[in-house]
Amino acid sequence: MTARYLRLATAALLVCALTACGGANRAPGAIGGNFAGLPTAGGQGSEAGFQNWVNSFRPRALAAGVSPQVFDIAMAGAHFQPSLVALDRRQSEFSKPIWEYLDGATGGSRVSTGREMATNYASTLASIERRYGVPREIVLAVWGMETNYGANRGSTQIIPALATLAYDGRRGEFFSGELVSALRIIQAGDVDNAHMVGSWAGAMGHTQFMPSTFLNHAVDFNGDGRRDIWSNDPTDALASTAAYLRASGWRAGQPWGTEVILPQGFDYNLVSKSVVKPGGYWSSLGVRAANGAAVPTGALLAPAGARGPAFLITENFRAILEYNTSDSYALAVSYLADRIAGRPYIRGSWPRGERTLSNSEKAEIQRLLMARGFDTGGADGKLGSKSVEAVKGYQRSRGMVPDGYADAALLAMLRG
Ligand SMILES: [Ca+2]
Repeated sequence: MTARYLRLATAALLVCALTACGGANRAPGAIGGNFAGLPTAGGQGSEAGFQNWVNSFRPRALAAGVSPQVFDIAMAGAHFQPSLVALDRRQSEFSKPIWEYLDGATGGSRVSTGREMATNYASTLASIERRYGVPREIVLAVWGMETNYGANRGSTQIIPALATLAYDGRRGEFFSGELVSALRIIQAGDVDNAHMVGSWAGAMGHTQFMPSTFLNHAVDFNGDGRRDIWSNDPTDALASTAAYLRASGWRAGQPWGTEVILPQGFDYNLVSKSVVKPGGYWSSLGVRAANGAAVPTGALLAPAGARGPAFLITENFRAILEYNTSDSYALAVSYLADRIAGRPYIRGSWPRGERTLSNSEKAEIQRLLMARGFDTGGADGKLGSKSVEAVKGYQRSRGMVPDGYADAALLAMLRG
């Protein structure tokens, strides 16, 4: 789900559990202007408060281009939904290790169904590939990850859901912007209010587009005059996914990246998304592709540190990250695509025996690092790029391999 602050289909739960479900990848609320300042519920919502919010929101939606008729009809049946607020506030304490997440996301029926779909929609996928330059297996993998090939598209009414989340206020401005976008989609005639359904946090259709992403990137590929990502026919949704990836920087004819083997004693200071180098540079340092092919231009990624596999990621991997900002998600899409296309899975071994840290332990690591002068940018229990850099800084200061990986041993060392 693009621009997903969160989402919830089966696959989504996995993603949320693993990583930064909370980190939106797109600028939130980009459409429709500034909605800050409305009287939100702040966690104490009620139906009466919700209706007041709808009334105060109306002039702002109209100012953003929504017609009074569309607004009034769409909002007539909207009610406060406390269950969605509860979902929005739910935080899981434990995350699945990346290797378990990847094995689940790229294994079993995900691959076989993906291959079936590749056959069923061969001509559509070929047309999409010609038009946008995004390989069919990548489009299929996003579809598989997002909704298990359309099986879990969600049946939540989008307008009441977005209105509830906008009113609740925790991320009110973001959801207010998405609500305006959703109303504009109805106004454009792509779908009516009753059929605008999806996941509880607003992601819609086969590949879980947020409304603002839909407005910016959805296409009418079958030529029936509507951009329809909701119907059983996935044509428009799959083409829209390819269009979005292309707009996010996908380059035709290039791989997402490749698994690489780093030489003994490799300088982990170079393993960073910000260190982008030509393939020849990496080769000169002894980096080689696990499949023996040439190393492409890109950056190195080692999600489990020096004791796990390493990957060379290209611009195309970053395009997938626009879809969902989590490295684990992007790796899952990449490897599901590879497996659908018959290419091998990850060969390197993960530190599977190790337990992974809880979110409160990660937050403790962040606090302990900050106490030692390494800036993690906060202690939210999510180890993003700033925290990884802080871990690296600490590791360097202790003469350790600076791979940025936070595990139980690192926590013990910080506590000591
Ligand atoms: Ca269409």
